[in-house]
Amino acid sequence: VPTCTAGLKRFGFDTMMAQRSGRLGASCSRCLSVSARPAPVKRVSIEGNIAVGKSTFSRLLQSACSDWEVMAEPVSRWQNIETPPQTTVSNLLQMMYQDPQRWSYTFQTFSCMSRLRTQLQPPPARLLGSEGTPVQVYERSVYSDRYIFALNMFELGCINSTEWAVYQDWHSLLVEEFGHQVELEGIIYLRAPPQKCMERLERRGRAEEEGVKLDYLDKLHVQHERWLVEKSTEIHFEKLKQIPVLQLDASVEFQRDPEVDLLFPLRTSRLL
Ligand code: UDP
Ligand code: D5M
Ligand code: MG
Repeated sequence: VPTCTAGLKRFGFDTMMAQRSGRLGASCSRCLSVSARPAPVKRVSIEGNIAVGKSTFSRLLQSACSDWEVMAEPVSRWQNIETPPQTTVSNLLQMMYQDPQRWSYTFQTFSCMSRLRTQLQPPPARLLGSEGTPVQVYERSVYSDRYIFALNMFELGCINSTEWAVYQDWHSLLVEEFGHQVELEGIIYLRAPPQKCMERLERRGRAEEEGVKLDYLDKLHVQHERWLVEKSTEIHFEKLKQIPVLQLDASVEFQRDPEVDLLFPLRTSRLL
């Protein structure tokens, strides 16, 4: 059953609750929320463990509403880095999984930069011209790069304390300089037991992830819980602390089972 946390007001869940309790009457929540919005486009990040179903869920969102545009993680860039002068290609994702001590820091520099570059792209004209509430859906964010993966690598000893200090320095600078252009309205946290993510990871069969162990997914799960549920991760950006988080139970089979409507909270709030 989807649950929402306290800050969901700005996400439209105030109207959902009001409708459920009969206090909103026949008012259109979409009109109410649009009139209060200064920005033409809203941005939402889908967060969650590896293979929990973020890409699958994003596709559902995009097909449910023409006003929503998904910006997928640039995984193929990480898998195909051109290395001149030869025309060879290196697979940084594979290198990181094969030798994390050597490549974790390099991976973090590239994943964050390529993610930011992708997310800084302006929304398509189709989205800006739409009548509803245009929403850009990011698959993960520069925040999960830092507060899930890079932090985890540091805690595992794959990024040393010098690298961690350097990383945090440039990451803060990037967020201070560009953060307002990719500012999030809300976070959707797809939550599932690591064992379920392991099953899906194996089903997907991405070659680079062959060696990923349940223990790694356990650790990433704990990082998500600390950041998004317990709120015990030390966060360095004031705005990020205020962003509402919607938790969805992604342990259910939402891809193939038509009975499971993971989009229910968004439909009910009429954001979709
Ligand atoms: N998947 C599934 N049932 C679901 C959701 C996802 O079997 O309800 C499968 C999906 O087809 C894929 C794998 O789980 O093979 C991982 O999903 P996805 O790539 O969407 O996960 P992500 O890594 O983006 O979170
Ligand atoms: O994420 C795609 C793959 O990329 C998966 O193996 C996790 C990995 N990934 C994504 N971001 C990072 C960072 N910042 N560090 C290390 N590894 C990362 P998926 O969950 O499959 O969509
Ligand atoms: Mg994905």
